[in-house]
Amino acid sequence: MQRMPKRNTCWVWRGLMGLWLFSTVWLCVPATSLAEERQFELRVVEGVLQGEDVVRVTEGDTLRIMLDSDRPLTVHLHGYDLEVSAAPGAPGELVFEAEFSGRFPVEIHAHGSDADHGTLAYVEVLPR
Ligand SMILES: [Cu+2]
Repeated sequence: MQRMPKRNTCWVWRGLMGLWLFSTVWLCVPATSLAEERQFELRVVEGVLQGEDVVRVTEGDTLRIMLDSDRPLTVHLHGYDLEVSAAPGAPGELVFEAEFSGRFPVEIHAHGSDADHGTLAYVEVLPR
């Protein structure tokens, strides 16, 4: 009668192959697929931002910034050169991909008032 060979080495081999496959797939996942959609609310009362003034994300993330204000205003995100307006009862929304890393000021471009000029917040985009 013929004896069956021991199969222990086969399980070791399969384990190694599984580990290799897992690590290869993991390393091949593009960095952008780890990007998240991040949502922030900038609430402005009488030209003053309420709450945290730094929006911090990682390069590749998609930002959704909601702007709510008790008076009409437009804000400008420098560097990305994007604008969004809001008015009482009509919040604004800005959606964009954080494709450049850096620290970018968000400035108020007021409607007819010199008092509202200035930096409202910063968007910080960390390199991935
Ligand atoms: Cu500006």
